[in-house]
Amino acid sequence: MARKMWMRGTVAALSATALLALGACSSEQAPAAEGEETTSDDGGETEEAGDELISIGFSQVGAESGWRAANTKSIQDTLTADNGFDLSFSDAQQKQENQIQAIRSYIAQGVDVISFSPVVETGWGPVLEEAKAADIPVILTDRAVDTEDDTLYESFIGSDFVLEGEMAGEWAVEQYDGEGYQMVELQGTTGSAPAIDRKEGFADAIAGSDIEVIDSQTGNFTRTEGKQVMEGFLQKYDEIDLVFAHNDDMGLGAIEAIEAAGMTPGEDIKIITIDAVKDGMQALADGKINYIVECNPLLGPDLAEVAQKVVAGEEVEKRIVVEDKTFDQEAAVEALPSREY
Ligand code: GYE
Repeated sequence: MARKMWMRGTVAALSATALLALGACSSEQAPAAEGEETTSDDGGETEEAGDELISIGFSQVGAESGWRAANTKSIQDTLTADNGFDLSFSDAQQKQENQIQAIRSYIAQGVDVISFSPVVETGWGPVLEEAKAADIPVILTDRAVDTEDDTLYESFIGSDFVLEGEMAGEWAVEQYDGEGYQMVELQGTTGSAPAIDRKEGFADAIAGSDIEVIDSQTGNFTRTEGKQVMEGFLQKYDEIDLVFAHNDDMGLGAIEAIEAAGMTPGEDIKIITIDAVKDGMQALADGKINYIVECNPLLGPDLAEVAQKVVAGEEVEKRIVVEDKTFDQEAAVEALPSREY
Protein backbone atom coordinates (compact mmCIF):
# COMPACT_ATOMS: atom_id res chain seq x y z
CA MET A 1 0.00 0.00 0.00
CA ALA A 2 2.68 2.48 1.05
CA ARG A 3 4.54 1.68 -2.13
CA LYS A 4 1.47 2.24 -4.33
CA MET A 5 0.98 5.61 -2.72
CA TRP A 6 4.59 6.46 -3.32
CA MET A 7 4.27 5.53 -6.97
CA ARG A 8 1.12 7.56 -7.46
CA GLY A 9 2.84 10.53 -5.86
CA THR A 10 5.82 10.16 -8.12
CA VAL A 11 3.71 10.09 -11.21
CA ALA A 12 2.19 13.43 -10.36
CA ALA A 13 5.65 14.88 -10.93
CA LEU A 14 6.21 12.82 -14.03
CA SER A 15 5.97 15.52 -16.63
CA ALA A 16 8.86 17.43 -15.15
CA THR A 17 10.91 14.34 -14.42
CA ALA A 18 10.34 12.88 -17.88
CA LEU A 19 11.54 16.03 -19.53
CA LEU A 20 14.57 16.23 -17.28
CA ALA A 21 15.49 12.62 -17.99
CA LEU A 22 14.99 13.05 -21.70
CA GLY A 23 17.43 15.90 -21.66
CA ALA A 24 20.09 13.27 -21.09
CA CYS A 25 18.87 11.01 -23.91
CA SER A 26 20.24 10.91 -27.40
CA SER A 27 18.40 12.73 -30.15
CA GLU A 28 17.79 9.45 -32.00
CA GLN A 29 15.13 8.69 -29.42
CA ALA A 30 11.45 8.87 -30.18
CA PRO A 31 11.30 9.06 -33.98
CA ALA A 32 7.51 9.12 -33.85
CA ALA A 33 7.57 12.15 -31.65
CA GLU A 34 8.78 14.62 -34.25
CA GLY A 35 6.55 17.57 -34.65
CA GLU A 36 4.57 16.62 -31.56
CA GLU A 37 3.58 19.35 -29.25
CA THR A 38 4.98 19.15 -25.79
CA THR A 39 3.37 20.97 -22.99
CA SER A 40 5.55 21.65 -20.06
CA ASP A 41 4.73 23.75 -17.08
CA ASP A 42 8.10 23.48 -15.44
CA GLY A 43 9.46 26.45 -17.36
CA GLY A 44 13.10 25.85 -16.51
CA GLU A 45 14.00 23.23 -19.14
CA THR A 46 16.16 23.71 -22.19
CA GLU A 47 14.44 23.81 -25.55
CA GLU A 48 15.78 20.43 -26.73
CA ALA A 49 14.64 18.76 -23.53
CA GLY A 50 11.08 19.84 -24.15
CA ASP A 51 10.99 18.61 -27.73
CA GLU A 52 10.78 14.86 -27.36
CA LEU A 53 8.12 12.56 -26.16
CA ILE A 54 8.63 8.93 -25.25
CA SER A 55 6.94 6.93 -28.01
CA ILE A 56 5.23 3.88 -26.59
CA GLY A 57 3.26 1.17 -28.39
CA PHE A 58 0.67 -0.53 -26.20
CA SER A 59 -1.14 -3.70 -27.24
CA GLN A 60 -4.25 -4.23 -25.12
CA VAL A 61 -5.98 -7.61 -24.67
CA GLY A 62 -9.40 -6.40 -25.81
CA ALA A 63 -12.54 -4.84 -24.36
CA GLU A 64 -13.94 -7.94 -22.70
CA SER A 65 -14.80 -6.61 -19.25
CA GLY A 66 -15.40 -3.64 -16.99
CA TRP A 67 -11.91 -4.24 -15.60
CA ARG A 68 -10.43 -3.94 -19.08
CA ALA A 69 -12.31 -0.69 -19.77
CA ALA A 70 -10.93 0.81 -16.53
CA ASN A 71 -7.43 -0.43 -17.36
CA THR A 72 -7.53 1.08 -20.86
CA LYS A 73 -8.77 4.40 -19.49
CA SER A 74 -5.99 4.47 -16.91
CA ILE A 75 -3.34 3.86 -19.58
CA GLN A 76 -4.78 6.38 -22.05
CA ASP A 77 -5.31 9.02 -19.36
CA THR A 78 -1.76 8.67 -18.05
CA LEU A 79 0.39 8.21 -21.15
CA THR A 80 -0.46 11.61 -22.55
CA ALA A 81 1.68 14.23 -24.28
CA ASP A 82 1.35 16.37 -21.16
CA ASN A 83 3.08 13.59 -19.24
CA GLY A 84 5.77 13.22 -21.91
CA PHE A 85 4.37 10.31 -23.97
CA ASP A 86 3.32 9.65 -27.54
CA LEU A 87 1.02 6.62 -27.16
CA SER A 88 0.04 4.23 -29.96
CA PHE A 89 -2.74 2.00 -28.64
CA SER A 90 -4.23 -1.10 -30.21
CA ASP A 91 -6.96 -3.54 -29.16
CA ALA A 92 -6.24 -7.21 -29.94
CA GLN A 93 -9.82 -8.42 -29.45
CA GLN A 94 -8.59 -11.27 -27.24
CA LYS A 95 -6.48 -12.74 -30.05
CA GLN A 96 -2.80 -13.50 -29.63
CA GLU A 97 -2.08 -13.22 -33.36
CA ASN A 98 -3.40 -9.64 -33.32
CA GLN A 99 -1.10 -8.81 -30.42
CA ILE A 100 1.92 -10.30 -32.16
CA GLN A 101 1.08 -8.29 -35.26
CA ALA A 102 0.72 -5.08 -33.25
CA ILE A 103 4.05 -5.68 -31.48
CA ARG A 104 5.77 -6.32 -34.82
CA SER A 105 4.41 -3.07 -36.17
CA TYR A 106 5.66 -1.18 -33.09
CA ILE A 107 9.09 -2.76 -33.67
CA ALA A 108 8.97 -1.66 -37.34
CA GLN A 109 8.02 1.88 -36.26
CA GLY A 110 11.00 1.94 -33.89
CA VAL A 111 9.07 3.09 -30.83
CA ASP A 112 11.04 3.77 -27.64
CA VAL A 113 9.09 1.29 -25.52
CA ILE A 114 6.63 -1.54 -26.16
CA SER A 115 4.12 -2.54 -23.55
CA PHE A 116 1.42 -5.16 -23.64
CA SER A 117 -0.91 -7.25 -21.56
CA PRO A 118 -0.49 -10.76 -22.97
CA VAL A 119 -3.81 -12.43 -23.72
CA VAL A 120 -2.34 -15.88 -22.99
CA GLU A 121 0.85 -16.91 -21.18
CA THR A 122 2.69 -18.93 -23.81
CA GLY A 123 4.02 -18.38 -27.33
CA TRP A 124 5.76 -15.01 -26.87
CA GLY A 125 9.40 -16.08 -27.26
CA PRO A 126 9.95 -15.23 -30.95
CA VAL A 127 8.34 -11.77 -30.94
CA LEU A 128 10.05 -10.82 -27.67
CA GLU A 129 13.37 -11.89 -29.22
CA GLU A 130 12.62 -9.61 -32.17
CA ALA A 131 12.00 -6.66 -29.84
CA LYS A 132 15.22 -7.45 -27.99
CA ALA A 133 17.18 -7.66 -31.25
CA ALA A 134 15.78 -4.24 -32.21
CA ASP A 135 16.85 -2.91 -28.79
CA ILE A 136 13.32 -1.94 -27.83
CA PRO A 137 12.53 -2.48 -24.15
CA VAL A 138 9.31 -4.33 -23.31
CA ILE A 139 7.21 -3.74 -20.21
CA LEU A 140 4.51 -6.26 -19.35
CA THR A 141 1.38 -5.01 -17.64
CA ASP A 142 -1.43 -6.91 -15.96
CA ARG A 143 -0.68 -10.45 -17.26
CA ALA A 144 2.55 -12.43 -17.27
CA VAL A 145 4.24 -14.42 -20.02
CA ASP A 146 5.46 -17.93 -19.36
CA THR A 147 9.18 -17.68 -20.11
CA GLU A 148 12.33 -18.78 -18.34
CA ASP A 149 14.25 -15.90 -19.91
CA ASP A 150 13.43 -12.79 -17.94
CA THR A 151 15.83 -10.69 -20.01
CA LEU A 152 13.07 -10.59 -22.65
CA TYR A 153 11.24 -7.88 -20.69
CA GLU A 154 12.23 -5.06 -18.34
CA SER A 155 9.46 -5.30 -15.82
CA PHE A 156 6.12 -6.91 -15.12
CA ILE A 157 3.56 -4.70 -13.38
CA GLY A 158 0.40 -6.35 -12.09
CA SER A 159 -1.50 -8.17 -9.37
CA ASP A 160 -0.67 -11.54 -7.83
CA PHE A 161 -3.46 -13.65 -9.32
CA VAL A 162 -2.64 -16.79 -7.29
CA LEU A 163 -3.06 -14.72 -4.15
CA GLU A 164 -6.38 -13.36 -5.43
CA GLY A 165 -7.64 -16.92 -5.96
CA GLU A 166 -6.41 -17.89 -2.50
CA MET A 167 -8.16 -14.96 -0.83
CA ALA A 168 -11.41 -15.91 -2.58
CA GLY A 169 -11.02 -19.57 -1.58
CA GLU A 170 -10.13 -18.77 2.02
CA TRP A 171 -13.30 -16.76 2.43
CA ALA A 172 -15.34 -19.59 0.87
CA VAL A 173 -13.90 -22.03 3.41
CA GLU A 174 -14.46 -19.63 6.30
CA GLN A 175 -18.10 -19.12 5.33
CA TYR A 176 -19.22 -22.39 3.85
CA ASP A 177 -17.02 -25.29 4.97
CA GLY A 178 -19.13 -27.95 6.68
CA GLU A 179 -22.20 -27.29 4.52
CA GLY A 180 -21.31 -29.86 1.83
CA TYR A 181 -21.50 -27.18 -0.89
CA GLN A 182 -21.39 -28.09 -4.57
CA MET A 183 -19.49 -25.44 -6.50
CA VAL A 184 -19.13 -24.53 -10.17
CA GLU A 185 -16.31 -22.41 -11.51
CA LEU A 186 -16.46 -19.89 -14.36
CA GLN A 187 -12.92 -19.65 -15.63
CA GLY A 188 -11.35 -16.72 -17.44
CA THR A 189 -9.84 -16.96 -20.92
CA THR A 190 -8.20 -20.34 -21.43
CA GLY A 191 -4.43 -20.13 -21.16
CA SER A 192 -4.42 -16.61 -19.65
CA ALA A 193 -2.38 -15.95 -16.52
CA PRO A 194 -5.37 -14.81 -14.41
CA ALA A 195 -7.41 -17.90 -15.33
CA ILE A 196 -4.57 -20.31 -14.59
CA ASP A 197 -3.46 -18.60 -11.38
CA ARG A 198 -6.87 -17.81 -9.87
CA LYS A 199 -7.97 -21.40 -10.43
CA GLU A 200 -4.83 -22.69 -8.76
CA GLY A 201 -5.01 -20.29 -5.79
CA PHE A 202 -8.66 -21.05 -5.14
CA ALA A 203 -8.18 -24.84 -5.42
CA ASP A 204 -5.28 -24.69 -2.94
CA ALA A 205 -7.32 -22.70 -0.45
CA ILE A 206 -10.36 -25.00 -0.50
CA ALA A 207 -8.30 -28.23 -0.40
CA GLY A 208 -9.25 -30.15 2.71
CA SER A 209 -12.66 -28.44 3.02
CA ASP A 210 -15.91 -30.13 2.02
CA ILE A 211 -16.56 -27.69 -0.86
CA GLU A 212 -16.74 -29.85 -3.96
CA VAL A 213 -16.00 -28.41 -7.41
CA ILE A 214 -18.50 -30.24 -9.62
CA ASP A 215 -17.70 -28.39 -12.86
CA SER A 216 -15.39 -25.75 -14.27
CA GLN A 217 -15.61 -24.12 -17.70
CA THR A 218 -14.38 -20.99 -19.40
CA GLY A 219 -16.64 -17.98 -19.85
CA ASN A 220 -13.80 -16.04 -21.49
CA PHE A 221 -14.06 -13.19 -18.95
CA THR A 222 -17.25 -11.86 -20.62
CA ARG A 223 -20.74 -11.34 -19.24
CA THR A 224 -22.41 -13.04 -22.23
CA GLU A 225 -20.33 -16.20 -22.02
CA GLY A 226 -20.56 -16.27 -18.23
CA LYS A 227 -24.34 -16.27 -18.58
CA GLN A 228 -24.32 -19.01 -21.24
CA VAL A 229 -22.03 -21.30 -19.26
CA MET A 230 -24.10 -20.79 -16.10
CA GLU A 231 -27.29 -21.62 -18.02
CA GLY A 232 -25.65 -24.89 -19.06
CA PHE A 233 -24.62 -25.66 -15.47
CA LEU A 234 -28.14 -24.97 -14.19
CA GLN A 235 -29.61 -27.39 -16.72
CA LYS A 236 -27.05 -30.05 -15.98
CA TYR A 237 -27.00 -30.06 -12.17
CA ASP A 238 -29.85 -30.33 -9.68
CA GLU A 239 -27.86 -28.73 -6.91
CA ILE A 240 -25.45 -25.83 -7.22
CA ASP A 241 -24.69 -23.94 -4.01
CA LEU A 242 -21.75 -21.77 -4.96
CA VAL A 243 -20.24 -20.08 -8.04
CA PHE A 244 -16.64 -18.94 -8.20
CA ALA A 245 -16.27 -16.63 -11.21
CA HIS A 246 -12.78 -15.49 -12.21
CA ASN A 247 -14.13 -11.98 -12.83
CA ASP A 248 -17.11 -9.77 -11.98
CA ASP A 249 -18.48 -9.76 -15.53
CA MET A 250 -18.91 -13.54 -15.64
CA GLY A 251 -20.45 -13.39 -12.15
CA LEU A 252 -22.89 -10.76 -13.43
CA GLY A 253 -23.76 -13.05 -16.34
CA ALA A 254 -24.31 -15.90 -13.86
CA ILE A 255 -26.67 -13.67 -11.87
CA GLU A 256 -28.82 -13.20 -14.99
CA ALA A 257 -28.91 -16.96 -15.60
CA ILE A 258 -29.78 -17.72 -11.96
CA GLU A 259 -32.58 -15.14 -11.91
CA ALA A 260 -33.94 -16.43 -15.23
CA ALA A 261 -34.07 -19.91 -13.66
CA GLY A 262 -36.26 -18.48 -10.88
CA MET A 263 -33.65 -18.51 -8.13
CA THR A 264 -32.17 -15.77 -5.98
CA PRO A 265 -28.47 -15.08 -6.56
CA GLY A 266 -26.56 -14.48 -3.33
CA GLU A 267 -29.06 -16.61 -1.38
CA ASP A 268 -30.04 -19.79 -3.22
CA ILE A 269 -26.70 -19.79 -4.98
CA LYS A 270 -23.79 -17.91 -3.42
CA ILE A 271 -21.36 -16.06 -5.71
CA ILE A 272 -17.71 -15.10 -5.26
CA THR A 273 -15.91 -13.06 -7.93
CA ILE A 274 -12.68 -11.16 -8.59
CA ASP A 275 -12.12 -7.56 -9.84
CA ALA A 276 -14.35 -5.23 -7.78
CA VAL A 277 -15.37 -2.99 -10.67
CA LYS A 278 -18.41 -0.77 -10.11
CA ASP A 279 -21.08 -3.12 -11.51
CA GLY A 280 -19.70 -5.97 -9.43
CA MET A 281 -19.55 -3.83 -6.31
CA GLN A 282 -23.15 -2.72 -6.88
CA ALA A 283 -24.26 -6.36 -7.13
CA LEU A 284 -22.34 -7.10 -3.92
CA ALA A 285 -23.96 -4.13 -2.16
CA ASP A 286 -27.35 -5.43 -3.40
CA GLY A 287 -26.63 -8.89 -1.95
CA LYS A 288 -26.50 -10.67 -5.33
CA ILE A 289 -22.77 -11.35 -5.06
CA ASN A 290 -21.44 -12.48 -1.66
CA TYR A 291 -17.75 -11.60 -1.80
CA ILE A 292 -15.30 -9.91 -4.18
CA VAL A 293 -11.51 -9.92 -4.25
CA GLU A 294 -10.24 -6.75 -5.86
CA CYS A 295 -7.92 -6.60 -8.84
CA ASN A 296 -6.69 -3.06 -9.31
CA PRO A 297 -6.85 -2.02 -13.01
CA LEU A 298 -5.26 1.42 -12.56
CA LEU A 299 -1.85 0.47 -13.94
CA GLY A 300 -1.25 3.59 -16.06
CA PRO A 301 0.75 5.55 -13.45
CA ASP A 302 3.10 2.64 -12.69
CA LEU A 303 3.58 1.96 -16.41
CA ALA A 304 4.38 5.62 -17.05
CA GLU A 305 6.97 5.66 -14.30
CA VAL A 306 8.66 2.43 -15.35
CA ALA A 307 8.70 3.46 -19.04
CA GLN A 308 10.24 6.80 -18.17
CA LYS A 309 12.95 5.12 -16.08
CA VAL A 310 13.72 2.49 -18.71
CA VAL A 311 14.16 5.14 -21.40
CA ALA A 312 16.39 7.13 -19.05
CA GLY A 313 18.54 4.02 -18.55
CA GLU A 314 17.64 3.70 -14.87
CA GLU A 315 17.20 0.43 -12.99
CA VAL A 316 13.66 -0.83 -12.64
CA GLU A 317 12.21 -3.67 -10.59
CA LYS A 318 11.54 -6.86 -12.56
CA ARG A 319 8.29 -7.42 -10.72
CA ILE A 320 6.00 -4.73 -9.39
CA VAL A 321 3.13 -6.29 -7.48
CA VAL A 322 -0.07 -4.31 -7.25
CA GLU A 323 -1.86 -4.85 -3.96
CA ASP A 324 -5.51 -5.82 -3.81
CA LYS A 325 -8.21 -5.62 -1.14
CA THR A 326 -11.28 -7.76 -0.45
CA PHE A 327 -14.90 -6.71 -0.06
CA ASP A 328 -17.94 -8.16 1.66
CA GLN A 329 -21.36 -6.53 1.40
CA GLU A 330 -20.77 -3.97 4.12
CA ALA A 331 -17.40 -2.94 2.69
CA ALA A 332 -18.93 -2.60 -0.79
CA VAL A 333 -21.69 -0.30 0.47
CA GLU A 334 -19.05 1.86 2.11
CA ALA A 335 -16.65 1.91 -0.87
CA LEU A 336 -19.15 2.43 -3.69
CA PRO A 337 -19.72 6.20 -3.46
CA SER A 338 -16.03 6.97 -3.96
CA ARG A 339 -15.17 4.06 -6.26
CA GLU A 340 -13.13 5.27 -9.24
CA TYR A 341 -13.94 2.41 -11.60
O1 GYE B 1 -9.72 -9.82 -14.02
C1 GYE B 1 -10.72 -9.57 -16.16
C2 GYE B 1 -10.14 -9.14 -17.45
O2 GYE B 1 -6.17 -9.70 -16.71
C3 GYE B 1 -6.63 -9.07 -14.48
O3 GYE B 1 -8.81 -9.64 -17.41
C4 GYE B 1 -7.10 -9.11 -15.89
C5 GYE B 1 -8.43 -9.80 -16.07
C6 GYE B 1 -9.58 -9.25 -15.27
O4 GYE B 1 -10.83 -9.48 -18.53
O5 GYE B 1 -11.90 -8.88 -15.87
